Amino acid sequence: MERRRYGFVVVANRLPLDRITDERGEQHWARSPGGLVSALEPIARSAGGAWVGWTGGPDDDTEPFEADGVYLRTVPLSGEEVDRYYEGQSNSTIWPLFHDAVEQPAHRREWRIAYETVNRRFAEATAEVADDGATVWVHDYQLLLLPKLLRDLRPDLRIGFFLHIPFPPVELFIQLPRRAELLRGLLGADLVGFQQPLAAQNFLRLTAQLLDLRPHGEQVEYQGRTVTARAFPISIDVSEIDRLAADPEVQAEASRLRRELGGDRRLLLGVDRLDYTKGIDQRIEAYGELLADGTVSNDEAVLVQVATPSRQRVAQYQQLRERVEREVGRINGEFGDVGRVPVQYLFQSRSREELVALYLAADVMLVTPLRDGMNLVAKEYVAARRDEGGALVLSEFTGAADELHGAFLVNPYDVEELKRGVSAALRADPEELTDRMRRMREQVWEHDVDHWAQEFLRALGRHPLSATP
Ligand code: GDG
Repeated sequence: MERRRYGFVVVANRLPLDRITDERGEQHWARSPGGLVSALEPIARSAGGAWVGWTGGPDDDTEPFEADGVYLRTVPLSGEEVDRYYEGQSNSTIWPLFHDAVEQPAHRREWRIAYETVNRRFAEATAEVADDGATVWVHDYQLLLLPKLLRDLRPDLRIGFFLHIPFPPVELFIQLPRRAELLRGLLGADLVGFQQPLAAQNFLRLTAQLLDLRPHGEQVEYQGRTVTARAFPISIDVSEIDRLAADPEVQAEASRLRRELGGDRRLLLGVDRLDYTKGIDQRIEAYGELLADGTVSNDEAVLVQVATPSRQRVAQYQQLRERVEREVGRINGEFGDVGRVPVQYLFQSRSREELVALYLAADVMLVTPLRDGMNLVAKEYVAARRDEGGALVLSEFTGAADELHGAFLVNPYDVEELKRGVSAALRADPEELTDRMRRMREQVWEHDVDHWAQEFLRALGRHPLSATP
């Protein structure tokens, strides 16, 4: 059979679509939530390329198909592989370890083996759809071994890798069993992109420590090739958010939300996947203390927390959910009134329109991760505020803190500081807030997701092809 091959291929754990069952029980595909897809789907579409990824369902044998001008090359995973490669090695070993080990990473031999098997399957699928000399852009921590496995199969390709999450300091990385193998995996790429300069430095330092290489500046020579490691801070589709924020229906929804939540109450907002890296429990605890010490009252303010369900089969996520729900219940029981509670907690996914309506309605946006590669929610909030109103409380441990200098920066581990940040944002005068928001809006408008992708692809394009087919 004659197969089509593509000059531009995105490789990511997940395809950019989710299978949705509607009210009539019919199945169809819809764009998935999450940072990676919000950023990348428009780019793959405009390039008319291919996307290699998993559908998200175990034992799903959906054939490859085309959607919106992108060829979707499905990679099947068995139920056991989902447990071991995805929930195990990716989300219970690498994810916590790369986020400062804020939860204890677990190490299991069978997870590591499944991770390698699945990375190899992705590499084979990619090798099959990539045209001679094609550009392949690999994404994220589920596929750290893939660049090397792919280069072994197809030395003619130009391979870029982007890590969406932080890259840990040397002391943490070296805890990983077979750590040198993971490093060699990444060194199969020509260009390795990170969210922050410090992450790129951590990576280069490791190549010296574990493989005796000699990095110079942003580059390191490896097996006769040059590998570049550099920061490319990701951003959002600013005009998409701006369009939604200008939509009269979205604006009407924002006004309705404010009315429903209680007329003149100040609205504080959190929007996150329910993940232990996002500092949701720290934020709610700080809010509880502000109520307890009388800095804010239930009549004066309300906190809305949208916590999107995520990785629900992983034990640490179930425990987090229990912690958060217990704390919300405690605060509402202690400080609430009939028909008026201080914390409105939604363990639900919301539409883009509803999210933007919430951004428009919120006086203070709380983004308080313990560690976060970038954090797109912070940038979306800024992009939505065409009125130059609102305030952003932002953890200094996010990539976004490098860029959004108009935010109220906080250390989320320090509950006193968190409380000070929230109350400063609530009490700041409108002129100061406008000035801060204006600065952040300029930054976000100048560096949107297209800018990010073009910068990465331009840098990748400058790399010479290492072999001719
Ligand atoms: C990873 C890195 C990095 C959230 N809830 C709903 C919903 N969302 C959307 C947000 C935003 C995205 O999901 C979340 O992006 P974040 O950047 O905040 O966080 P992660 O999912 O952890 O993303 C992160 C990112 O990759 C990109 O590189 O910034 O550091 O951890 O776009 O709006 N969207 C909808 N309903 C929801 O309920 N529709």
